[in-house]
Amino acid sequence: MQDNVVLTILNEAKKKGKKLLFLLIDPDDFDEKRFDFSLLEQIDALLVGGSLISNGNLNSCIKFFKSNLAIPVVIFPGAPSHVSENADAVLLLSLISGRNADLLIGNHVSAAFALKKTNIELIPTGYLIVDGGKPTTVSYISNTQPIPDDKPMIAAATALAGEQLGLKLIYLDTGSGALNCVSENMVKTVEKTVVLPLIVGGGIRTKEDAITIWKAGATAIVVGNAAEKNPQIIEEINQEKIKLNL
Ligand code: 1GP
Repeated sequence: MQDNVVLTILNEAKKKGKKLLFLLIDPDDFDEKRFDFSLLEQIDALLVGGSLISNGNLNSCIKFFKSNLAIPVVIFPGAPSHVSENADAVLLLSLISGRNADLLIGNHVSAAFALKKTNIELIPTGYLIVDGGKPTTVSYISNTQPIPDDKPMIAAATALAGEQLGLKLIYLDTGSGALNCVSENMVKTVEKTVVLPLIVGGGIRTKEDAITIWKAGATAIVVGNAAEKNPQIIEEINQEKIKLNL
């Protein structure tokens, strides 16, 4: 895939007010024999990864999807080793809501030359973890404090600082399996503050959650856990998106 293809998709969608649906696959839980391929027709991109991958399946999982998919396959990394030349792009996450130097820059230094050897698109992403009602793997593993869910201005100031530093994308996340998704108010406040496209994920379980977050200003939403438990939810969300012409 050429440079900036995925970022261009996001920027164009933002410009036109179109909404994107991303599915997150956790390589630890992925079983190609049980996977429902009809899901892939309903989404705009596939994210593969997570903050803790224990079985080393990231590359084989990405290869599998690339041979079956026309839409972009994007790495959602949790560690410097989460690099695969078989993906189309990687979200180069800098965890700007936290003050863990490794996740702000240290891991990027470790991965820099390995990334340079690949041809994949790098998307510098300001990653913000927001309190979603319970500790999640990402909040535990990152050893950072999530932004309180009732403090939208902290999220907005953080996202703005990321934009001013030259990051290209903002990802607001309550973490996989969170009880709550990012609040409508927080998404609206961040969207009004930055010009960058906004990805929002964590705890999105219903089509109502999805529509609320899209309408609040997210360019793309990410659904992971809910689709693992009930793959039908992806079609429901997509149908609602089509119905509302989003
Ligand atoms: C997590 O945003 C993603 O980083 C998706 O979260 O698994 O809760 O949908 P869920």
